[in-house]
Amino acid sequence: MSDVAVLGLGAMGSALAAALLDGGHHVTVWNRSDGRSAPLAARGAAVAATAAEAIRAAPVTVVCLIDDAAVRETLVAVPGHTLVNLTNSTPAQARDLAGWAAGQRMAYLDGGIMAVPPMIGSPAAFVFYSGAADTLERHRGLLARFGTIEYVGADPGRAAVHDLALLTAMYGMFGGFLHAAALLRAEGIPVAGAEPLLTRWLIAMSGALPQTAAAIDADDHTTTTSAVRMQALAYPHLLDASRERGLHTGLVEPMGELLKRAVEKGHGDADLSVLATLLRGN
Ligand code: FVH
Repeated sequence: MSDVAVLGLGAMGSALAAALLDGGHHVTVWNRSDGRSAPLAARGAAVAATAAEAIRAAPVTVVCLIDDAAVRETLVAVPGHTLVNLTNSTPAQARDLAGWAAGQRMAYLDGGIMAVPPMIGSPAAFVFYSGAADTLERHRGLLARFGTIEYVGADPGRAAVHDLALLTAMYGMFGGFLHAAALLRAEGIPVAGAEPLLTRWLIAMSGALPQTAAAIDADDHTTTTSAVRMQALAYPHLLDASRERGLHTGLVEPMGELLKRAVEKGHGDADLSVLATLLRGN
């Protein structure tokens, strides 16, 4: 028997399996297609011919496939076994899979990896987990190999919600950065030269997030500094400057629309945090 099986040896699954081997664990690996297991086999991993064989080779299986459909195609029921699914999925998919596992008398943890493959096993990596706390405790030693464990509750969908919320914020940042880069380039300014200033500004603005979070939770959007009305007037300038240079504005238009709607709805004197209420449809 191995300590743990890993299903999926893509960029992330391979990094997870390598971290387990680094930790001295006995690991069985499986991948749908050939050719991915050789580096791990060279380091001592056992290679299973089928997913079922891998699952039966260990008490716990870490699953990291491309999506939920691949997971559903791959998994087989092994009563008494524990599944740790680190495949990106929606909360509904996670809850559904947890229900299937319970029906097969299998323990289930859902996870959301907040790291890219080279970060796995480093102090910068963290992973959200949700599901039964005692299941997590039983496998804490193994799972800590990947990064800091962030347990977010018994509801199996909670890890996916946290994962997707953080990815939403990340894509917002990259979307803004990419448009800023296009604008700089269109004006003949090298992006790399301006990047330290962009980074400095983003770090400074991220300092407002605790206050913004508190304002959203309390539904109190009072401000004495940067009112929505002022921002709604300034925002079109970045759209106009982009259009003058022939740039697509699809990445940045929605925020302008939301600012405009906030003013129309009488929130001109409010803090930017009020936009969250418009997203709720209030
Ligand atoms: N890589 C990253 O930066 C992110 C970081 C955060 C977490 N994500 C999620 O991790 C899941 C796996 O991502 P990945 O980076 O390992 O993705 P790939 O390198 O493309 O490998 C995909 C593996 O999935 C296998 N696979 C695909 N379809 C099927 C299927 N129908 N049945 C069985 N396995 C399947 C694929 O096998 P193969 O193509 O080599 O045969 C790879 O093992 C993902 O949810 C990210 O969102 C990564």
